[in-house]
Amino acid sequence: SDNPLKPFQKEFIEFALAQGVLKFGEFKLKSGRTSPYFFNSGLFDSGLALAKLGHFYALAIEEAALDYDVILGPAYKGIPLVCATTIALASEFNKDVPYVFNRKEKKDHGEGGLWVGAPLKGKVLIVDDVITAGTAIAEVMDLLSSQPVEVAAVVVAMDRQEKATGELSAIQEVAKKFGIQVISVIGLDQLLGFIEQDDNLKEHLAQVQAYRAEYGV
Ligand code: OMP
Repeated sequence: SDNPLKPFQKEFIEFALAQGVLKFGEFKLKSGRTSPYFFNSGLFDSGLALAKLGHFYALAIEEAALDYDVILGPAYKGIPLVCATTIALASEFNKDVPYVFNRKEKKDHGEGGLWVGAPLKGKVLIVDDVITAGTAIAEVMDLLSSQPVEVAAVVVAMDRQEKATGELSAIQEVAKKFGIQVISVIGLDQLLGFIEQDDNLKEHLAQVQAYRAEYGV
């Protein structure tokens, strides 16, 4: 493959498997597709797991050398992700990056408003868990459309590298529609590379390849 598995990506897949985050079987996705694998980021469910997860997001962000002012974690799953990521950027890379998240419900008392955390301005980096057909990201872009911001990029743990509706990948759709870059800790390419090398997972290889042939890019 032209996307070899980097050491930190191999380590991340081993971590996701150990946490039960990455599973093989039969899963119905939000898009309606039936997938032979699933990535459930909600199972990074302890302090140590979140600390390790933040480390991998921070590495992916640093490697991409992005230009951004603030990181946004869309509610709900993006909230622990943005906290873990900004803590790792501070502790490992000495970068004190502001973060912000949204409320799902608008408050009508107290400080009010939809946003919590640092001011939402400048170049925003969005942190999310998984991209499949791009629906979740499109919702965030919609929330941001009325804000004085520019979206620098989207970073996800897992890019499933699937088609959206037409022939473009979910990521290409996002890039085309909103003009933004999507980076990931791992993509389906890296997962397939890992499965090929792993004796315990080899039994799933044919199904994952067949899934990619149908929905992948
Ligand atoms: P899209 O909105 O289609 O891009 O799908 C991404 C969302 O689907 C994620 O934010 C999850 O809510 C969910 N999802 C996973 O968490 N893991 C997967 O492996 C696949 C999905 C999915 O349903 O596509």
